[in-house]
Amino acid sequence: MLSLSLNFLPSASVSGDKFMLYFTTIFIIGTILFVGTLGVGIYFAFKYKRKSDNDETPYIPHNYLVEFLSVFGISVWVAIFFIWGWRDYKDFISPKMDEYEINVIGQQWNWQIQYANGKTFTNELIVPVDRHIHLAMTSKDVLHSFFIPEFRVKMDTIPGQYTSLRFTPNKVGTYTIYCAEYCGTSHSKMIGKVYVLSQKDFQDWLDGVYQGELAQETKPSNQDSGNGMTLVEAGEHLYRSKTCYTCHTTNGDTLIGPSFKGLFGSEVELIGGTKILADENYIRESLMDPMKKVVKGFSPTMPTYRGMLTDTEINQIVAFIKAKR
Ligand code: HEC
Ligand SMILES: [Cu+2]
Repeated sequence: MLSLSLNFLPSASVSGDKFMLYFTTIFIIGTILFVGTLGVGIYFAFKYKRKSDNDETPYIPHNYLVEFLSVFGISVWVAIFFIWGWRDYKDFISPKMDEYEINVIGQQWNWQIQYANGKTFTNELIVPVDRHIHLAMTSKDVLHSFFIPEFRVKMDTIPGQYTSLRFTPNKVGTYTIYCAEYCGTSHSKMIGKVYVLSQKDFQDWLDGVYQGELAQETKPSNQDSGNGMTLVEAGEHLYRSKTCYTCHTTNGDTLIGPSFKGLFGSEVELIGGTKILADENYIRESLMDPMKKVVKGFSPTMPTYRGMLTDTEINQIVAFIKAKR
């Protein structure tokens, strides 16, 4: 009965299950403590009620044992839940081996979902069951927040910056995406669907031969900006058309700028000696604010691409540089 009422919204991901175990445990212990404390209080109120007008309150000194046990007990209980919560949280947010990566762009008022094969969907996220999913997310305009209640995950999308959301769906089915950050007039309509398919169905879907129930429902949006190219291919195209190639190679040779070979995920040493991990946000910043973090041994001659690349194009360039890892 209790577990039923606590699980009115069934969880459909590994983190969701862990979160529900955590929440239910705290809820049950909290309920026991609440009823217990209140019960003792009510019982004492009757037991020690003044019997007559000259009934004097007894003098009760403090009790070291009770004080010690209550302070110690509470500290232990807080520490246990802190460590438990911290470990689960760290596990939820940390990168996993062979996670499947999908790009998300929030905009007023829908979600653009981009796959490595270049296909873009509006408000439709299709993922395989039992695989680690990594959403590399950003926003075109204002703050949005990508929220899937059934997975118990939520993360802001921020203009000019990447944020990550990670989860492992563990039940095939259809779930809902909400925007959880008020973002303008049609905020409440910024709703999408997550379709969790079996791994085989998902592969069929990627290959374009999927015939299941969802075949009718999900269709590539006409905003498909990849022109049939994968993200990496589109990124390579930009590498040429935006003339990155005049200063950067992909084979390890140094021209005016450092090579992209092995860049992604490596530690880059900057002028001044600080080291920084070359992740999605670093590459985005290198394009928008090239002067901000200058690589050691190079002069700050890279032009800014602010306003010259869309979020989709930045995703494509990041995918391209990632592929040269
Ligand atoms: C005029 C030459 C020039 C062009 C064109 C240019 N860059 Fe650069 N880029 C540089 C130089 C020089 C650096 C190193 C100094 C710095 O960090 O600003 C650099 C640094 C970078 C870095 C950081 C590299 C590292 O090893 O940490 C990235 C990423 C990058 N550029 C991407 C691009 C992309 C993508 C394009 C095309 C859209 C591009 N650049 C176009 C000259 C250029
Ligand atoms: Cu929104």
